Amino acid sequence: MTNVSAHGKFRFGTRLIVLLFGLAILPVLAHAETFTGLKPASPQPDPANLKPGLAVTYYGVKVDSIRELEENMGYMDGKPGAPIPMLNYQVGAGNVLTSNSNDMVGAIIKGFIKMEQPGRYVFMVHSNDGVWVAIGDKLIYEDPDVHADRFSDEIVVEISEPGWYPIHIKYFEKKNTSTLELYWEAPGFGEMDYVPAEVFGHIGE
Ligand SMILES: [Ca+2]
Repeated sequence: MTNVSAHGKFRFGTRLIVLLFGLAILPVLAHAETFTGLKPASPQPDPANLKPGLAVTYYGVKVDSIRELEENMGYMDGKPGAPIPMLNYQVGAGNVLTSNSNDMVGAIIKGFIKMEQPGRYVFMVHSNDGVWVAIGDKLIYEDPDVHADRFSDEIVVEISEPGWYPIHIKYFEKKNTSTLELYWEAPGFGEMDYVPAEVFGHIGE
């Protein structure tokens, strides 16, 4: 009897360990989602026509979500702003991106990002307030509501075709502090760092 009891106890303990291990690994698997199927710009932009940085259109709106920003865009005209050289803005209460306002700003940011080698790119987004990011016509991240500075998880992107990819970001800052940063770990670029200005471009006048 003693042996049977000990055996049963052992099996229960083993099952518990397997269950706990399973629960512990689930979030790891969730983090490992890899985005594929991003579409390079077609046709590829002629480098002779590309200006540095990303184009931006500003909207003077007080909104609580990206969806509300989109609703506002349906009946108001935005104003083009100075191009955004790179996404490295953590400006506290200062002006939002390249706008002249420190609050109530919506921004639609468009251009191209050069991923010049095939392979694995890991992005991270740091935002305050809401943000929506698509690369190669694929939504890779959104954190669409009002929030304090907050990092995304690692966003893994795999591409097989090197070149320029369209990048499209919707962003808003409601009040107080604002942040919009884009980091990557990319083939040939070493450790996680800001996506450098040299890989951004837009078609400008
Ligand atoms: Ca804010």
